[in-house]
Amino acid sequence: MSADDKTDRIFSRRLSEVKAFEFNQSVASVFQDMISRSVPGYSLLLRMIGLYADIFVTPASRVFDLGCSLGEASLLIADQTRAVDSRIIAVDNSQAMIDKCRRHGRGYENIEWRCEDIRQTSIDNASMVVLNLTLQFLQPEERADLLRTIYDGLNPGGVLVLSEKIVFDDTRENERMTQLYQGFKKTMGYSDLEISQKRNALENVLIPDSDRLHMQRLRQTGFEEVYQCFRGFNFVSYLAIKA
Ligand code: GEK
Repeated sequence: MSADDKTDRIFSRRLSEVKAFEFNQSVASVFQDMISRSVPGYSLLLRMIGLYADIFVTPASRVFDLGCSLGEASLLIADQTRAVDSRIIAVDNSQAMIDKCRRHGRGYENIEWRCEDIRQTSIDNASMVVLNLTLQFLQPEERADLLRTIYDGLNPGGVLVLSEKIVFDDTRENERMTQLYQGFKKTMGYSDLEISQKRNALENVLIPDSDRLHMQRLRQTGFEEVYQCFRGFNFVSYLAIKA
């Protein structure tokens, strides 16, 4: 692979051992291609985040992009918000990702790129918090605590954008959505070998919850308005608003 080839071929050759998935240097270098071909509706999800920024971000408040990867959502938020003196805190615990963010995001004075574990991030004066495909990487028992920290740090009227891969309680629906999702990945150019090796690498790393559990947990956290605003096969995005 040449240094400027950004195509994801990480799982294209048969591996003697499939190791647990990590957001390391080789993943960071092809991440844009990987996520665009792996998440149905990824570019639409980003555009929706830009739209929410325009509607919800208030002057002199903060926006948190937790698990920012290459910072695509943060850059869109910075471009789309008209709220003066707002500041974006973009957090990821992968040094390789944050190094790339710092290079791409040069010139965006209102974005702070932080290499930090989101479980350690203190949240305050927030008008918007983004968890775009990140909560699923925390251990299930840690998820409610993070949502509580986010809720407490949001200002009244503030919003959490939560996008996740989900599982279905109904076995038949789960099998059907898995079949459709694998079909989607094949249309995006991934082989059966790539799909199965990646699935093995993500086992116990990306642990999806059900829609029922997400809705219940968001409501129990205290969010007064909870909406599912997007769904593509087994990917959903919620908007949760604090009154
Ligand atoms: C996007 N939001 O393009 N602390 C900080 N970062 C973490 C942690 C943690 N505990 N766990 C995982 N991450 C992005 C896409 S990707 C989704 C998000 C995916 C980070 C991890 O390093 C990775 O960059 C990101 O969360 C998840 O809009 O790859 O499916």
